[in-house]
Amino acid sequence: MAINQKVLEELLNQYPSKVKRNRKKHIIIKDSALARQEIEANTRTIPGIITNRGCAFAGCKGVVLGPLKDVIHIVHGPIGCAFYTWGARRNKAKSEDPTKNFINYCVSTDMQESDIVFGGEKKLARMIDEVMEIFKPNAITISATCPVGLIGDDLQAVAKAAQEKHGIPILAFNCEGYKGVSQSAGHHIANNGLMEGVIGQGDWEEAPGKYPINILGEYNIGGDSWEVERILKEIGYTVIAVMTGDGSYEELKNAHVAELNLVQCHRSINYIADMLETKYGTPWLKVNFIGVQATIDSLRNMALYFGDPALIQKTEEVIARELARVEPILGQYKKICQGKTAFCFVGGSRGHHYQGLYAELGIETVLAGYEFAHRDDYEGRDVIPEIKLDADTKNIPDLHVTPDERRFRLKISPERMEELKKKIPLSNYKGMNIEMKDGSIIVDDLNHFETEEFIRLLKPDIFSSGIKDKYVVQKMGIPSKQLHSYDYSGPYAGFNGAVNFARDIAMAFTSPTWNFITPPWKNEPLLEGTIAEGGCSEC
Ligand code: CFM
Repeated sequence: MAINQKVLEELLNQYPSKVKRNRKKHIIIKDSALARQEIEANTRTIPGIITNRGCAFAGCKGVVLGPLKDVIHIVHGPIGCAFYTWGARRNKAKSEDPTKNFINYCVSTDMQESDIVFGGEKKLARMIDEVMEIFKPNAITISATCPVGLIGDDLQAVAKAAQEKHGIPILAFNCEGYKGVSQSAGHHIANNGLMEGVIGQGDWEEAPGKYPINILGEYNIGGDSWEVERILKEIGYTVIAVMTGDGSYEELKNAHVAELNLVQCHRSINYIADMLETKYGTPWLKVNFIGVQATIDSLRNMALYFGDPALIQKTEEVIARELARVEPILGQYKKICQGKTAFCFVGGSRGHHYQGLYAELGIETVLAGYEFAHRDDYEGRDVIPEIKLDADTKNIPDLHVTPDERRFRLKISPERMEELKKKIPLSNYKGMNIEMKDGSIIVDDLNHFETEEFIRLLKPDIFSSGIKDKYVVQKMGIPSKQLHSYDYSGPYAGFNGAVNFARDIAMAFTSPTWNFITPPWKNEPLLEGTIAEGGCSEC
C-alpha cells in the first residue's frame, strides 16, 4: 500500500500531540509537484524515543579519527566508552610497516571515581608517556568523553605539554558525547582538529605523481576504499590521502598537494572539503562509488575535471572492461531481486548512496532517511544559507580558515570552474531527495516505533539499517542488511562491491529461514466485519 498524508496522519496520531508536531516535520512524502519540500533535521531527539543515533564522541573518535592507523587514539574517560567503540566499526587497515598499525588496539585512561573527583589530567599525562614507551606511534589523539567535560580536565594543556616532551603531534579533541544532538557534531570537531593540526603539516610542495587526488569521507568499511583505490590507480590517479579509511597521519599531513578532493560521505567531512578549497584553492567533487552507474558517473566526472584526453580514454577502457566482467553476474542476481522493495535508512550518506545500487538490481527504495544528516544532505547545499543555527549547532565553532600565503593556488580557472559546475557536482551536493521517486517516504531520525509502523504499512522485501534495529525487523519475517557494518561482508563499493552486494541481497531473499517465521500481520485478518444473523445487513 502506498502511504498518503491521511495514512501518515493516522500513524502520527498515535503520538502525544507535542511529539506528533515534532515528528511531523521530520517526515515527508516525496512530491515533485511541490516547489520545495522542507524537512527538519539535525535537531534533538525527543527523550524517550528510541533512536538509532550515536553521540559526538562516537562521531569524532569512532568515525573520523579512529581509522587513522599509525596513530594511537586515547579515549579519556571511564572504560565503557572505549570498550563499546572498540572494533565495532569495520574500518579495515593494513600497513607495510606492521609496527605502525594500531587499528586493533583500544587505549583508554579508564577513569575511576577518584579521577572524576580529583581530576584526570595527571593520569592522562602518564598514559601518554606509557603509549610512547610501548607503541611509538606517529601521532596521538585524545578524545574526551562526557565526564571529562563535566569535571573540566584541560585536555589541550595536557596535549601541548606532552607534545613538547615527546616531539610528536598530540591532538586533543573536546568531543564529549553531549556536545551535539548526534555523532554529526563529533565529525565537525574532528574535521576542525585535523585541519588545524595535521593537514598541511607535511613538507611536500608538489604531488609525487599524475592526477593527484584525496578521497574524503571514505572509511574503508569492509574494504570499500581498497576497491575504489584499485580502480582509480588503474586509471592512473595518484591517491595522496584517504580520509580516513586505511589512512595515516603520514599521508594526511601532505594532503594539501592534491589537485582535486573527492567527497564520498558529504555529511562527515564536508567541513574539511570546504576548508581545503579556501586554504589551498582545491575544489571538491561529490562522488559516489556505491553502485555500478554511480561509480561510472563518478569516474567520468573526475576525468572531465582533469580534462586530459588520455585520462578520459583510459577511464572509458577501464569502465568497459569492468562492465563486461560484472554485468553478466549482476544480471543473474537481478533475476532474484527484480520487483522487490527496500527501506534504506542509514546514518548520514548511505541512505542516499545505496538507492542506486538497489535500483540496478530491480529493487525500489520506498522509504529512506538518515539518522543524523543535515538538511543539505536531504535538500541539497542550496539550503545551507537558510538553515537556522540552534544552540546545539553553535556549540561547535566553525574554524576560521584563510588562504595559505605560500600554498594557495587555484587549481582551475574561475571560468573553467563555472563551466564545469554546469556539468558535474563540483563543490556542490544536490542531496538525496531530488533522486527519490514521488510517493516514497523520507524520514529523518527514524525511530523504532515508526520503523515497525512503516513496515506494517509498506511491507518491504528488505530492510537496510544497522545493528540496533536489525533483529527486531528480522523477527517480523523481513531480511535485514546492515549498511553500517555490512554484516561482516563487503566491500560493497565499486564494481566488485556491487557484485558482493548483489550476492548478499539475493542470498537474503532466497534463504529458507523466512519460511520459519510468521510476520505479526499474517496472524491478523486482512478484513474485519461481523456476520449479521437472519440475512444481509441491508435487510
Ligand atoms: Fe558517512 Fe560513514 Fe555514513 Fe557516517 Fe556512521 Fe558509517 Fe554511516 Mo555507520 S561516516 S555518515 S557516522 S558514510 S559509521 S562509514 S555507516 S552511520 S551512513
